[in-house]
Amino acid sequence: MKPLQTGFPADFLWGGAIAANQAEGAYEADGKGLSIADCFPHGIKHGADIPPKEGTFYPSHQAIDFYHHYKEDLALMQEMGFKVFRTSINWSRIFPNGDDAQPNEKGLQFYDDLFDEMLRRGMQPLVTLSHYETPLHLVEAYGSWRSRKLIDFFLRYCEVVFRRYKDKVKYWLTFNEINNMRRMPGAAGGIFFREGENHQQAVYQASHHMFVANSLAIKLCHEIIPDAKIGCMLSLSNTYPHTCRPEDVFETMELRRRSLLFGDVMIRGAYPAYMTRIWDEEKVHVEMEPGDEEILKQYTSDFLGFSYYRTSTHEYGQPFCGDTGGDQGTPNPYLETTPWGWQIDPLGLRYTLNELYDRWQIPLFVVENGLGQVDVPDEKGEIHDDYRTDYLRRHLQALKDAIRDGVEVMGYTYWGPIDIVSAGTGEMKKRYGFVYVDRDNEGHGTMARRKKDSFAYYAHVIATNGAEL
Ligand code: BGP
Repeated sequence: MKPLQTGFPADFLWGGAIAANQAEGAYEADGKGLSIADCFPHGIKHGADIPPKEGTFYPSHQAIDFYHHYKEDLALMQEMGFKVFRTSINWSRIFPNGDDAQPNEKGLQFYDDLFDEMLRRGMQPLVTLSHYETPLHLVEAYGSWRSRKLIDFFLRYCEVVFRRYKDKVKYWLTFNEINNMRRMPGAAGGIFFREGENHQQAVYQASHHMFVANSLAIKLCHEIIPDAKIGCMLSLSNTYPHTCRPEDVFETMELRRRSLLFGDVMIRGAYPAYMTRIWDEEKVHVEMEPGDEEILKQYTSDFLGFSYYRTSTHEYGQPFCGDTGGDQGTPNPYLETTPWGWQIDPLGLRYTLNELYDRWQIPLFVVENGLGQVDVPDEKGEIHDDYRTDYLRRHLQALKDAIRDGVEVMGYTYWGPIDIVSAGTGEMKKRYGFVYVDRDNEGHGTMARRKKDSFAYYAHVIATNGAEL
């Protein structure tokens, strides 16, 4: 029997998470090419300009200029005692067009310097290989992941960065929230639907290529960095049936399966039995090559990284849709709601951790959890974000309870430990950080960084390894 785990493991990886495109800015610096993340003027929820338009403001182009501020920002993260820092390598810094024969040395050097700074400050890098940052040229020239050619382009990129950073990076994630291929395929995989195209056919064919790429990246990673751990990453905020009506209950299971199937393939190593019926109903025929299913079976993820923000409820007949926070249907009358309509449900995190561990029995890593709120400095410039401290305390208590339930959790990286650009809406106004950045939705501000009250709270949690929440 597993012994009772009453607290956080001694080696628990406390930290925070960002994404290159939401923080770095410098969108054309040092040879970087355009990525699809550079094409959203108002975030993923509101269409992309392919290619970006002259004279339009794109939040990712400058973001919070982490590219030039990372030493100052990592010093603040070190002050909180971070053991791990999650960010992504922006693929188009390394291969500006995605299909280049040779990598961009200046892009490689930036991440060398960044990872050195993290290690110097006691943080393990946790690196996402593709965080909604598919090179734009791959979208325009190949239709992105519709084409099987992207497997080789992605593996060329993986091999270069695995070899370059093998002594610095021991924790990797492949595709950020790959199950968002269903909700937001443009951001998740560069799939922008064509006139008359069967959307589900495009989504599942592209996802199949990504599954094969995921497995072959795992193979490469284990060969090049034997002591590394490489995981898959899903958006898994949860959804409850809106009522006990059997139709609500059954269709909520169907909705949840549209996300869990991605984990089934990448963790169990095979498409789940219910996939055949879904593809039959949606007139999908996925082209596979001989050997594909053996590759999926042989190379599966070492751990599951996932995002959890909120829960929602589903009523029979509602469309299967959502946003960067997860599936979204009918509001839950028992939960409070943020200005962006996200409902706060700490017990839902405990529920989700148990659901996922029951299904897959592999180590879990909460790589995104956080509260996006409107933070207003007072007359002294201080930010009293007690609501964020409360959100964090309640979710960490739920996480601690799940560990006591027997769930194996590797770490927790709070999403947006410093204010960054919202993926869904492109706003700076939706602030997550323990550190405030003086920059508004229109790009005005000094970029000055300032601690919020919640900064000291999280630092204390880490200092006590979660003993005092
Ligand atoms: C997830 C993304 C992150 C982050 C988060 C919060 O989908 O992995 O990039 O953005 O959502 O969403 P938002 O930024 O829209 O508040």
